[in-house]
Amino acid sequence: MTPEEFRESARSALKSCGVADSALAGALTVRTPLTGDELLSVHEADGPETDAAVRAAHAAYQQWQTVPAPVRGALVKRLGQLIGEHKDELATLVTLEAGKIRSEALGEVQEMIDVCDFAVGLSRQLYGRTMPSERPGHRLMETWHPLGVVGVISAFNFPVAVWSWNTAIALVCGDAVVWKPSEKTPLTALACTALLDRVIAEHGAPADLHRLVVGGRAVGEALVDSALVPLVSATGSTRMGREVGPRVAARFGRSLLELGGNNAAVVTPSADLDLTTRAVVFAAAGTAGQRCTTLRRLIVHRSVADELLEKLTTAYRKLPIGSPLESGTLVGPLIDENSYRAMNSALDAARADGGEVLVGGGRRDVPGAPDAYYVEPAIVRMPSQTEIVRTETFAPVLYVLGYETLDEAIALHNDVPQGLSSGIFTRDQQEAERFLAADGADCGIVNVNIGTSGAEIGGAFGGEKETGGGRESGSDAWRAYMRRATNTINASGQLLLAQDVSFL
Ligand code: UN1
Repeated sequence: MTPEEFRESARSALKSCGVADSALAGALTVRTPLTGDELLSVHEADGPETDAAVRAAHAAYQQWQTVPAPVRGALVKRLGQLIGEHKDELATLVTLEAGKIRSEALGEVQEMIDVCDFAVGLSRQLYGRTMPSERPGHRLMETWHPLGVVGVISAFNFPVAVWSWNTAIALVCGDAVVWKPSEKTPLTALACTALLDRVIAEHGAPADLHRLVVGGRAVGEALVDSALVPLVSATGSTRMGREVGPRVAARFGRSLLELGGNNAAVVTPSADLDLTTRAVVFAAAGTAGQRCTTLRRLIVHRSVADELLEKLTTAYRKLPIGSPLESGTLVGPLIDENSYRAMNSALDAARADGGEVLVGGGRRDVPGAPDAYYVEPAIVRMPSQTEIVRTETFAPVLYVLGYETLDEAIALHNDVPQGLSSGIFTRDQQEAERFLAADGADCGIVNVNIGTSGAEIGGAFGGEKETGGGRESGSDAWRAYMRRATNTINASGQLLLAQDVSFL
């Protein structure tokens, strides 16, 4: 495809989602990682514009909070349908902007549909508890109420799914949303916004219930500092979270942080090595290593290390790397030159620590794309878990460490600052249970015989330690988007004080 054909493809996908041509002009240039060429440009917002969007969204929330939750769910149901109807175009935009292969781009859009379904179900299940009161004729219960405007800050690597995790849940919870997408992926954001705007209009909901603000630091800071944003849900680097968390806390706001991962899998002697190989290749090389759940460390029992590494390096050598538009490609480009540099310096650091690059690590020239950064996913055998192994590099580098005892493997596994996702490959139930136990893997996601990436909707998503502690999308993650009121209701006709206190 020529740059003009890319632009045309993006334009027509945007148009079919309802994005007006007038939105495709402005100071922010969007590039496609497929070739590095300019795609389109969009308007870049500043702080005051963000403040205005927050005020408008707050006014919308004040109306929306009184709409019954199942009615709010009906809106999200329609959103899910509309996303389904535009699955192709949305996936095209995800590919053009984030560089995902078709199957993964479609998968990301499917994740949006799934979370909408989940949120619709939730809209009739925002349960509060009732508790027995110690006083006769009294009732004790809790009620969950909408919270306000949720500020959503999302990253380039899941440009639409992470937005939907937050937005579908926030909307059924009665909140409004102001979204700051990654500056690298504003087109997918425009498309999702146009679809949601259409649903909002169809349902007669307040127009400012969802506002998109594309921009850089100033936009993020406005969300982080606004007293009208009780919850900031931010996905990105630990460095970003270190700034966002304390700043939001300083004004007693809440933050929901989804930060870096340094995900590991333990491979025990009883593992099915063919299954393990397939799982590892997807988790480590898929999405060109640019998921927060990407497998970055493999902790292998020494007795099976050579055999497994033989299978893995063979599979890696055959990986089809190239344009995600070519059918059959499994590894697309890195997002930009910075990612490529980060990968190179990680490999240099690993070599300096005594690491041996078993496969990959080079840049791959793709015809017609001299300004793009396609790389060969790398596997590096490390003598020990050095500082670079303990650091998240957002690129396809898999470090391999050996172990003798499961205790040693779990200790290595947990000895990193991050705590997002983990897995064990084993056919031994005792080993699996040990890994899942309190003194096992210390992550928010702990899997057995499945890789670290590709979580499905339904479970709470998020992690511990420097991953930030937030939980999104599944299970009871909705509670973060609501406020809880505890109610004591006295129907006794007398004033009875708790704890038997006598007064007046
Ligand atoms: C992310 O990389 O920010 O579990 C999210 C997964 C996807 C979501 C990843 N469902 O890999």
